[in-house]
Amino acid sequence: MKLYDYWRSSAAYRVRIALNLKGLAYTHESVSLVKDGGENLGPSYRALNPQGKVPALELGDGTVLAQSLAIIEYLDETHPEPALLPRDPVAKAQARSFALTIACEVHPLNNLAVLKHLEVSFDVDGPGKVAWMAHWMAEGFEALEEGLRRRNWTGPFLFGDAPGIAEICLVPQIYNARRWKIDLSPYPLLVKADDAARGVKAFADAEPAIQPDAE
Ligand SMILES: N[C@@H](CCC(=O)N[C@@H](CS)C(=O)NCC(=O)O)C(=O)O
Repeated sequence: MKLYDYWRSSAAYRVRIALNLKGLAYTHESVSLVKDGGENLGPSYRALNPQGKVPALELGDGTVLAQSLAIIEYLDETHPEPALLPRDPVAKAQARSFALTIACEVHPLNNLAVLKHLEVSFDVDGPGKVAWMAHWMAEGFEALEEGLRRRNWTGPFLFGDAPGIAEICLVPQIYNARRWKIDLSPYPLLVKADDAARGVKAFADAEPAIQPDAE
């Protein structure tokens, strides 16, 4: 398998974690989101993924999958152990809900394409873009923190005795928050969950700073 990846992409970071948790070997091709206005937007990458976003995963037969959660679900179905979702249907829905709060409500609003559009079409400057990101991260993080408080969560992992889809989405988003110096002090439980997951080798090996294309 070949992962089309960019070290700082939080969606690609999710897939690196999932591949590592499953113990799957893969090759890596960097698609810079910044070089030449974004290699992801050029014709050769768009030939693979018309949406022009990373990650994409090329399977052995040449099939290309896009969208991190679809890729992760594919990996979980084809390599069921260790499971990335709880078996119990209620816990499974709760873990998905946690992951989707990040993947559908927070991350898309922090995406490079959205930030560029804010700048080009609405004249939003650098600090304005950071304030925009901080707003949407705070909305999501507050809801997730409150959810953990309500179920008296103590850890170390969010759902069950091993990290799964919830941590796969949380850790890259917390990385992103730290990158933009978002105050995480109101979210001690999320920080605790992030710390616990990053202590697991599969997560540590997926960290942006140690990827081959890290600048
Ligand atoms: N929902 C997609 C999001 C993918 C995405 O937004 N990737 C970002 C990097 S984290 C990207 O390629 N951005 C490039 C751009 O916006 O031009 C997924 O989960 O894979």
